[in-house]
Amino acid sequence: MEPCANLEREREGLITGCNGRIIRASGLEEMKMGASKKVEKVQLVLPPPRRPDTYLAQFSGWPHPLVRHARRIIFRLAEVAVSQGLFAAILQRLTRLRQPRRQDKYIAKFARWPQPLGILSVGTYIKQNNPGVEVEILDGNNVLTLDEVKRRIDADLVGISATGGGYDHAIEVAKVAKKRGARVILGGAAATPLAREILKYYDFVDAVIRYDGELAFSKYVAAAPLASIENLVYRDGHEIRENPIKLPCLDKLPAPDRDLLDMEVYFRNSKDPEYPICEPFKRPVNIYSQKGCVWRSQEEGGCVFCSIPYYDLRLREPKLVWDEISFLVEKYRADFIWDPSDNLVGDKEWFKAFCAAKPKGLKIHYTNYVDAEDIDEEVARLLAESGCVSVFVGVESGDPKMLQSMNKKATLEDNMRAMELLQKYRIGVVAGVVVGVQGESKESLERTVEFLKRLTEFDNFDRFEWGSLIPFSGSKANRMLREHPDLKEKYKDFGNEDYLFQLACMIQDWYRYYCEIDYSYVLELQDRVLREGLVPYEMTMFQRRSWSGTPTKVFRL
Ligand code: B12
Ligand code: SF4
Repeated sequence: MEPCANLEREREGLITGCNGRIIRASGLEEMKMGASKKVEKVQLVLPPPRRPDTYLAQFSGWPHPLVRHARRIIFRLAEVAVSQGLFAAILQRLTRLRQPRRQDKYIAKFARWPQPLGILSVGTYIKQNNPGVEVEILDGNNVLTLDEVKRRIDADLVGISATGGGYDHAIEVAKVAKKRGARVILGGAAATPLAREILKYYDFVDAVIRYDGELAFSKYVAAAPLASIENLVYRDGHEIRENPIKLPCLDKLPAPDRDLLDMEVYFRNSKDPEYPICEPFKRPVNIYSQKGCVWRSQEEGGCVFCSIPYYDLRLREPKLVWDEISFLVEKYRADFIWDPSDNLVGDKEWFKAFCAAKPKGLKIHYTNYVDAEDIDEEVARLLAESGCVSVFVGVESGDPKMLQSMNKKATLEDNMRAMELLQKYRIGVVAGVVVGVQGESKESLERTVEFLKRLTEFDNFDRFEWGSLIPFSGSKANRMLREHPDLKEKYKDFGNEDYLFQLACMIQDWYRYYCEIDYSYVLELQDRVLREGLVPYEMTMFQRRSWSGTPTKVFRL
């Protein structure tokens, strides 16, 4: 694998990997003592996500031209809101008033079945390594509403997962937790790149843990000196300290302990009639077999929209992955696995070993992500033989120039070849599409629509997931905006309480500065695509990629 030389990681002052290799660590001499109060109970929370377009969705029943104007006005207001606190407060109140009803509907449609592996893995580690500490998981994504989560906050230490969509809810929960006397830690995909901002803007957050949280959270619970806790970002007087990053070897972590959840709720959710999941499977479970992406680790690599918080590839021992799957089959009668690792077949040697290690007689089907350039005849065959029935392929665009500008490794030819091979082996394909990359124009979008129509001619084509680029924190797109000379000032406070509005404005600015069309054109095109029936159900305008391991058709069993 290529050595990591990413600009952003370089800035962060990183990093030790599995082998403990230190590339560069931010200087820290002091060894501050950790909080000494004994922790008896820990709650780990995944708040529900939110959409910056929640208020836009209210217009969906209006006549089309009016919707367009309403959207424009709302976005204009959102922009004003970013620069004027008063508007922000009014708009936020308005959106909050409308939130609960839509939120529930939205989550039900979106994805109510995957177990929250991030907080589950952290919770499992605490359970094993901090004896006597009670661990409770509050899953606001799948099980509880935001209000229920807030009502149930009651622990010495509350850890909250913040993603790009759940960021402001995470902040809301943090505030409640602090009011109830808890110490509060944030972690997860959005907390990782926004750690400093979180500590700067929210004094009720005590610390942030970047990247993998298991070891660091456990040490925090055990009151280790703060300066000794890897990945921790914390306040030291008026300073914000960032400890060096250390990424654990995945094989040394325990498999997520599903006893911390009520698994039957997840199985029940997977049968939501509004969102048919994985038919004919009844008991889907998600696991992960690797973290990271080789492409993103390379100096010139990484897709411009990608906000996944991992770089160098870390692979789990195939036998351990199959042990976990076998256990899930035995204990929970799992019949379907979703592995959300970024590209299951990216390391071919590992993938071959993974297939070879599958226990004889184990009956299980699975679905996963793949990159098209890695699909060859052997890989397609092995996928089929090992039980894969469906893959998500990020085809992203039908215009070769757009693929280049988004820095996608796969080409149009790779995508077509992958489709053909996957068809041969009867593996269903959900095709991911990201529109609105640098240089996107009406013509390039038409080319994409034409390309997608060609994909629908393959009989193993399931559907595509259409997403307009959202410059989530952690992505190159987000950095390009925040560092742009015209926009630096506007987004200097990104991450503060106007986060959602700033994100909405960033979407607009991204189009203004980097595309040849504006965002409303994309929304109109999305509506057209929807009307033409190329997507099977209403998806979020925020990010129309609600895949979650859910093929709607299974082509081979
Ligand atoms: C599975 C998945 C989901 C599932 C389950 C969600 C979940 N959080 O468990 C579903 C489908 C529900 C989902 C939904 C969404 N997701 Co999602 N999801 C993923 C995916 C593919 C894998 C995550 C995973 O299970 N990894 C395995 C576990 C073990 O690792 P982990 O989640 O990274 O957790 C580790 C660390 O992050 C950290 N950590 C996480 N939480 C916490 C909390 C504390 C207190 C601590 C200390 C540490 C910590 O420690 C964990 C253990 O090592 C990632 C992509 C990726 N490869 O990471 C996107 C990803 C996390 N999702 C993303 C997004 C945007 C969303 C949505 C906002 C989409 C939407 N339009 O609504 C929602 C938000 C959900 C929410 N409630 O906030 C983005 C986040 C981008 C960003 N920079 O914030 C990612 C990175 C994908 C992307 N587009 O780039 N998602
Ligand atoms: S989108 Fe996928 S292939 Fe592109 S950098 Fe992210 S993880 Fe890697």
